[in-house]
Amino acid sequence: MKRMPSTRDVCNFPPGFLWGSATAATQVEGAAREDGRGPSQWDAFCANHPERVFERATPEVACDHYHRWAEDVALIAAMGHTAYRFSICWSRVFPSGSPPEEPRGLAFYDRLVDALLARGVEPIVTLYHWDLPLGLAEKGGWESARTRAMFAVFAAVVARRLGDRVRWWTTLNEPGWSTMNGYLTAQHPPLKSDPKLALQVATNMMAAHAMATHALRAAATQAPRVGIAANLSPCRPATDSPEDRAAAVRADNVLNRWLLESALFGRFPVDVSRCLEASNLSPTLPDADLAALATAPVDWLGVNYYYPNRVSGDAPESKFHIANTGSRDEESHLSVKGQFRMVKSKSAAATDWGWEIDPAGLTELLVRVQTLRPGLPQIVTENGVALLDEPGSEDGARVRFLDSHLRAVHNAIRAGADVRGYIMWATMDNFSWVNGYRKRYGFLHVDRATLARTRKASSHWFERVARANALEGE
Ligand code: BGP
Repeated sequence: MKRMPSTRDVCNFPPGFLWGSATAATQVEGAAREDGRGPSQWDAFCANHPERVFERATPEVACDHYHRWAEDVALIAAMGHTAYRFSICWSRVFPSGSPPEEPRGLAFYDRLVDALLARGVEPIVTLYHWDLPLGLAEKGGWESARTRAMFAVFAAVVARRLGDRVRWWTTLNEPGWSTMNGYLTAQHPPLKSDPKLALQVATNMMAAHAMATHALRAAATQAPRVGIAANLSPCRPATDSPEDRAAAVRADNVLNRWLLESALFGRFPVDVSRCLEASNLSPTLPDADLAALATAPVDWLGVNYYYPNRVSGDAPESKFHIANTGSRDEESHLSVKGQFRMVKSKSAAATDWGWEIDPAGLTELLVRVQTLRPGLPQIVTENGVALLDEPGSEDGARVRFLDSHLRAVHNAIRAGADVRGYIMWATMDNFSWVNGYRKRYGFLHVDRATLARTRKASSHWFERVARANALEGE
């Protein structure tokens, strides 16, 4: 009888598999007012609502990557990375969000791309990682058609400059998570809470994604592979009750399927549309936007995975909170009245911020995408664990997290998913949005006083895996 592969077997990854890590402009660059950069909605949010961010942190200095990029690229290469995912700060390129262009903005990314390629590191570029220019945010942001038109202009300008060297593009990072928190939970800018508007904005963002996809395909000279980085979480019923099972379906429809299926197929899922209509939550889009989306199915999918959802149908009230202190007593709340409520497992392992650790969820998602669009290339564009680590921490928890999630990726590949790479979040400890700087995800420890980078033990472990293109057995 054929032996089933054990989880402790050697796992060889396909030739050319990309090994890397990721950052986002707001979270690492700093230099918030330098070289003509304009303000973003996150700069304004942190300045105007400091009490909403852990320890009143701001992204003003972040990791000073804008000045330390050469050192960072050297470290990225030293860590054995063959890929690095980063985002372009829109308000560096267009300080107000719209032309005219600030030439020093793109010059920075031009240098960065050259430096990465010179060291054999493949750039994976994200056009939008939540840092909407304030000039656009103040005029309706993603609620407005003008923002999506400007996003396409921005995409074209970036593609003309970098598209002779960059092959892997993602238009948007996690439109689901940013819209949910900007328009439903009111934890991120623009601090609104309106389920119908949240769905409309998510839908608008998919139109923007489509327009940017066309702009990238037209302007980049090296056949671009255009994708989107989707935050996906399996939605599992908290119990076997019919109420919880129905709530899990409702949560999956809006948190996963609405955006995922529109990205994969260029149209919104009809059955979900019907459910939204029945609840009077239906978003609308002009025909031209629907037509743009119909011809823009992604060339590949970026999967950002952190944790699965456990869904209860017992949701008597709407209640929202992101636990941002790292203290285990603090609870997150995501409950939408009458729809679904996320609950925590008492027994499952979780981070200090309450995010459940479940590697099997990653296999499940990658296989799900493969089933929906067989043969579609996928890259895990984010996956990682936040810890309270200090320099010299033994870092075993991060190694165990990475080992188990890489085995989960390998399981998906064995099941037929075409996974082309694994990008760990994050290259370095960084500005973790409302969590400030305490929530540390990096391969590189960043000292907040000196900004000195120190390699954590997990980065050495990952380097060995990347260079071997394989996980060792036991
Ligand atoms: C994703 C974002 C990243 C990153 C990560 C961890 O949603 O794309 O930018 O921050 O999650 O989340 P957090 O920093 O909120 O813990």
